[in-house]
Amino acid sequence: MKPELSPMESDLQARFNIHRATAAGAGGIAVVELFGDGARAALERCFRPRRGCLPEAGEVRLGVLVDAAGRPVDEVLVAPLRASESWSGLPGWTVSCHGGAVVTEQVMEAFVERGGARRSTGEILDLAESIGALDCIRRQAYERLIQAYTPRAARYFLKQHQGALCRRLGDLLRAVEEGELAAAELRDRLDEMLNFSNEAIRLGAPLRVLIAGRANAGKSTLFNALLSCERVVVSPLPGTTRDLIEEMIEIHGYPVVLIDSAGLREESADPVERLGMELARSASCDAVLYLSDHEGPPSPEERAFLERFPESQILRVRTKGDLEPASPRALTSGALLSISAKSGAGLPELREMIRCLWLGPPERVEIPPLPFTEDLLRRFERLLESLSSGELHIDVIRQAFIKCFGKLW
Ligand SMILES: Nc1nc2c(ncn2[C@@H]2O[C@H](COP(=O)(O)OP(=O)(O)O)[C@@H](O)[C@H]2O)c(=O)[nH]1
Ligand SMILES: [Mg+2]
Repeated sequence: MKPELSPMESDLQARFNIHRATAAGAGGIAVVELFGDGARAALERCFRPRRGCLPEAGEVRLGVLVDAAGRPVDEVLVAPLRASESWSGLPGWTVSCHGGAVVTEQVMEAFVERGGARRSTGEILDLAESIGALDCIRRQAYERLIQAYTPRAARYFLKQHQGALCRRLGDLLRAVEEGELAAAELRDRLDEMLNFSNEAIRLGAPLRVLIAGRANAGKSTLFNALLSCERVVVSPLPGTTRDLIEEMIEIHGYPVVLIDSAGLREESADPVERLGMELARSASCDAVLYLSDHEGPPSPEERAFLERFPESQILRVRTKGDLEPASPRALTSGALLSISAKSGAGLPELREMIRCLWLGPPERVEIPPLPFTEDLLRRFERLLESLSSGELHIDVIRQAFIKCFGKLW
């Protein structure tokens, strides 16, 4: 029996869908895609091929697109899109037009006049997933791929879009079916994938690192040094930085968002600086680089700030190492590393420590197929939960896979 369609799904299937595949704005060409029943009829009415009729699979046709009043809108290339060759797994049509913003808009409008509905990329993915053209893993890989921040991430998500993680799950299931893997071993393998998932998740979800510490500790200087540019103002006056300032850097192919913040100090007469400290205290981040340019215990403000975070999320760093070498006491009192943002000493070690603590293997080491989003992590957890009892019949295992991922591979 076919499951009931949600209102969103039935709307997506009721009309044909118009999707701008290329980004908004001016470009050499733009590509508009059409999916669903009614797209062929619409093309038959508004596309006038130079010769012949609509192209067959594997063909491309040049012609003129006209609006409902019969006025030419643009000269376009039309080609059918096979499901097996389509990024979404949906069959459809591609219409390549001249890439001006106005022209593309008019091309899309010509299809709206013929009964189509404009859809975002997310809506096309919803449609593809709801009719089983794309599974949840490949869908999420696609979403990560088009917004990949680094080449390493793009390579990884392309592999997942091509089915690497799906194949790994399929292989595990077949090994159980063929008696090569016991249910307990299957659980171990899945558990291991779960345990290493952070390294795959961090390729697509940038680690947010807050640079914090007392006023004048050297936060903004370090921020600029890691960015390799003079992005923020540095000065010997305490209270220079007031806002939270974010920029993205790359560490071994992982995207990392650095956040510079106002220094923490006991009393400040400046209300704007006090607001800045409030922002620093409430900043959303995954990890903290806690900078200090002196020895000695943290102030009550610093202690209260640090108590918000588990120790595993804090890396204490001694700054201005060029002025006086950090004494062994400073390093044993919590700071693991001494740096000089001015001379660059210790910065490679700092990047390496960030990678080891919170990211994953270095770029030369390939990351295997793992759950690579928070959503997939939850699905793996649910799968493991439903496989938690002793010996399991293969049918139960299959059912658990279907329940968590919507399909078997
Ligand atoms: N010698 C030396 N001075 C530094 C270093 N880092 C920062 N400073 C100086 O310390 C002062 C405060 O730096 P800043 O980055 O604005 O500190 P923030 O208030 O923590 O952002 C400035 O005069 C910087 O030039 C360093 O590594 N070595
Ligand atoms: Mg600053």
